[in-house]
Amino acid sequence: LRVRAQTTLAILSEDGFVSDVVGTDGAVVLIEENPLESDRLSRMLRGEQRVTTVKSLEELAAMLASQSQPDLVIADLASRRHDALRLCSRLRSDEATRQLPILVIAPTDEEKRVARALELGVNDYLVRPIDRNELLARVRTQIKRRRYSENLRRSLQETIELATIDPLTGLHNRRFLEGHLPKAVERSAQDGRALSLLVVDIDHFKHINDRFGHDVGDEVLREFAGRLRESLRASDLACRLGGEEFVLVLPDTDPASANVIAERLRLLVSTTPIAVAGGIRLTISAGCATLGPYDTDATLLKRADMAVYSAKHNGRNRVVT
Ligand code: GH3
Ligand code: MG
Ligand code: MG
Ligand code: MG
Repeated sequence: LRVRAQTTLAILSEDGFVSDVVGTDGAVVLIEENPLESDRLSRMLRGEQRVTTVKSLEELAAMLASQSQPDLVIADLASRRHDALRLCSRLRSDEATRQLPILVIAPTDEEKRVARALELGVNDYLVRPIDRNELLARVRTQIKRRRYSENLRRSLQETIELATIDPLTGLHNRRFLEGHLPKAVERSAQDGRALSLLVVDIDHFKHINDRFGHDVGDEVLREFAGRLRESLRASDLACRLGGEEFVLVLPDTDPASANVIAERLRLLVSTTPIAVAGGIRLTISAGCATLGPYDTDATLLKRADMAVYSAKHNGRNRVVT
């Protein structure tokens, strides 16, 4: 019993779902213009996979554009109406379908075309006459691999997200900014467009923690992050650098506009209390810097930082440009 349980667990952890164990219930698209042939193949797969039949490359393209991707494409190398080799190279050259598994069905004595198909990135092939068990086994294998790599891709994406998002506020974190800012600087410099940076630091935040407790402090940071998010355009980026310090990256924003945005934020925060613990009034100090011809991401950030420092030094609750 223990051996069986372990085996099941191993299979589960590989694929994630019980139904994946044998690679069944996949969405299979069959490109076959001959109705007798497509009927025969569909019947072989039915009960194990969900089969959709299309008659041409165009029909497949329309389907790929309008629906979620299938798990597998099966194409007939012998078809006269569509060129399966052209189909393969087209699917492989498009970023969206590069990973889509393809299985081709080859007539006997077509080794050259099979070799060409494999070169183009086809995942597997079957030679006529088709044996049902072999077909089912090869299809299942492709679907299993597809799900495995999809799960891998998904968990990789989750990992990246976890590493670049601040869990308290949901804003991007310093690590994300470090990847984003050099690219934003390069893009703006290349296109000759303005780029401004705003560093915002909450004034005397330590007092809020001291007076209301750390949990309330956390809630204030969350609410403040929400206000930042609401005041931004879609192209802007808000990051939490750490503690009670934030950065806004503002493309197409000259010094005067950056100043207006910072002043608006400063006024909003100082006049509308944050709705935590019966209302907490905050003030912020902000520093603006705009990309100059000799700036790098580091010097830009440094100047905005120095501006905040100067805002603190000159009495807080102010914007320095
Ligand atoms: P200043 O006006 O000079 O910026 O004063 P300040 O008190 O805001 O700045 P200081 O750097 O002296 O202290 C920042 C405080 O922020 C200290 C730290 O305990 C608090 N803090 C940092 N991260 C968090 C957090 O995630 N949650 C809470 N509740 N407090 C935090
Ligand atoms: Mg400080
Ligand atoms: Mg502070
Ligand atoms: Mg600080």
